[in-house]
Amino acid sequence: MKRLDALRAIHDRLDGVAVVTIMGAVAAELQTIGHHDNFFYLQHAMGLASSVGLGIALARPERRVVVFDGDGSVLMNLGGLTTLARYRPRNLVHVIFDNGSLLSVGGFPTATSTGSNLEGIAREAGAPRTRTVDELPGFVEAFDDALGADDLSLIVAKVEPVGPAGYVTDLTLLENRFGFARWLASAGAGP
Ligand SMILES: Cc1ncc(C[n+]2csc(CCOP(=O)(O)OP(=O)(O)O)c2C)c(N)n1
Repeated sequence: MKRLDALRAIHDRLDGVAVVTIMGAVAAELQTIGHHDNFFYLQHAMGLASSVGLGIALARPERRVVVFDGDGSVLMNLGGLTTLARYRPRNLVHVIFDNGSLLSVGGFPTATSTGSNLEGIAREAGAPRTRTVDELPGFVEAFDDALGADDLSLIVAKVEPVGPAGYVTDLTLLENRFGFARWLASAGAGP
């Protein structure tokens, strides 16, 4: 499965959802498919996208929150998984695109390429709903199931280590930061 295809397949489900992504390939792919003000692309701070998502989910319990993470990022802050499980926001879906690689900085292999199991780590951290999927229909089904569930959900999506040729977009960090904050502030109860 290619991450771009996975994102394309569920892009229309993100309407009204607070979306937080890591930087690099996944951010560029989501913007290519179509940027909206409810998407925030966290720059630099690897491993903290789920922490930003957790804060939003706790502050805005009426709103769904989706985090698009990467295996390399999660591996840099495994404690984030224990914090998520501890606070267990019922409105948060944590998707980890696991390509076994630090793709955005040259493709160095991560520990998931040598057997570390992020779903297993999250489950043992106390995450209530965890899935690993490796093909597109399974991903879409797992994503819809998670979005419709009233509990913290984690999906590890095994994807190929491929991405766009470049990661630079014309959306600046500050523009995105203020646009997202304005959307959050103005958005009432939603999905
Ligand atoms: C704390 C920190 N260290 C290093 C970087 C540089 N960096 C940016 S993206 C990236 C790789 C991210 O890997 P992964 O989460 O697996 O996502 P992928 O690029 O494979 O989509 C790295 C190392 C960073 N942004 N922040």
